[in-house]
Amino acid sequence: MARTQVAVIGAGPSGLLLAQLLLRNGIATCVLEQRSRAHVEARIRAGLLEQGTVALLAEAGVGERLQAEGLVHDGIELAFAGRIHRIDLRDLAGESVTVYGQTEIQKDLTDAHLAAGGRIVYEAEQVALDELTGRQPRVSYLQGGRRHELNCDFVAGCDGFHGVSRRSIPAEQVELYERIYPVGWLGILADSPPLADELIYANHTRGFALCSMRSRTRSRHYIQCAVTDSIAAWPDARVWDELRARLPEPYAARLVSAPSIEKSIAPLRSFVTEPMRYGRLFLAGDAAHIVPPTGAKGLNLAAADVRVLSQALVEHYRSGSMLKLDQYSCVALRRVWKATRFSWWFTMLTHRLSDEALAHKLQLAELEYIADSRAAAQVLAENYVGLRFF
Ligand code: FAS
Ligand code: PHB
Repeated sequence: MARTQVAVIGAGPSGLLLAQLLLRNGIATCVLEQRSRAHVEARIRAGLLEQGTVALLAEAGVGERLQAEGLVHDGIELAFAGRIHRIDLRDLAGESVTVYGQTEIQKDLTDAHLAAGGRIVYEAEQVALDELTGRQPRVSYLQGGRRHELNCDFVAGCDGFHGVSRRSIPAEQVELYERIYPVGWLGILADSPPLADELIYANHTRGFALCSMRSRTRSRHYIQCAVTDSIAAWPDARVWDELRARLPEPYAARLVSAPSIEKSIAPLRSFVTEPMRYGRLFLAGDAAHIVPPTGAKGLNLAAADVRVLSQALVEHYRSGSMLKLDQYSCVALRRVWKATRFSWWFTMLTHRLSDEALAHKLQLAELEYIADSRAAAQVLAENYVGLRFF
């Protein structure tokens, strides 16, 4: 029977960042990932990092390329009612944000972890978690047609919304909070030059649009679509036309269409699991919570969970204390709920979620207030750059 100290389920950003931080503190881990490395690294997801996430990635030893290639932004732009208003993040909240694709983070963490002697088992199927309330949890999985078993001290459930970890907790032991929004996001990645130096969030009567980027030559744009939409109904030309229709000048005229490198539709939901722990299983990242991507919080919340959990595990292995592990769920959830609120608020402010004329007028009134009031703009800015860790 193989053994490790911390079994990590999932080799996404949460699992790899946790495993890497633990390895750098002398704690043995084994990461079990159900998909192939190529599949995991091909996923196009988040793109915007809070400074706390940038700092944690540097602590994990993967800050070099991020520093060299990441795009530091001091502001974002709000487009509404034909006007454009810049939110000066650095002036209002004292911090900037960094654009660097989750795909790149995934590659950097995988390379660094393997180079440091980390153990990642890809294509580990049918992972099962047992003895979670005992002192020696057991993880088993199928690989190469054979079942393998792994004893450990703790299990980190970093396997995302559809993973096995949260589902291994008895239903009566958790409280699930969920809201599903009636819209989705259609994302397109293309070698089309970014429209502006910073991100543009557009509230339009036709629906929300977001103009983001991955480099100075590659853009990542999103348009709100029907949650029932299929990507087959959105040929590239239609995506570019709809995006152009939702942008004010000069951006509409500046938009250069290009063949999509990737195009996908993601649903929008708010989801929180309480507590984020069961016995010696600790949930982190999307396994515990999902936010609508409007506020760019998904990946950053995952990093915040990992920061707290890795410190708690290091403390345990250094002193034997369980105190910080016992506090993990409560500490993590304080940040999770604030980010869940902000993501909900920013989604309701920018998306067309009903045909009710009053709803749109109220959105415009709040956007005007943010444009006219430093206090209102500061609330947006300090949540967007990421709340301080307390
Ligand atoms: P992940 O889902 O990334 O990783 C979980 C890993 O566990 C996966 O590799 C999966 O294969 C593996 N796994 C699952 N079940 C398993 C099992 N039973 N056994 C073993 N392994 C298992 N966030 C933003 O901030 N901005 C965005 O624009 C944005 N866009 C997104 C688009 C999509 C389609 C999705 C799904 C999410 C998006 N997110 C975005 C959120 C996203 O970035 C997540 O916050 C981030 O991936 C969280 O990382 P993890 O917690 O590691 O979960
Ligand atoms: C992205 O670049 O993928 C991105 C940026 C900001 C968001 C959501 C997604 O709010």
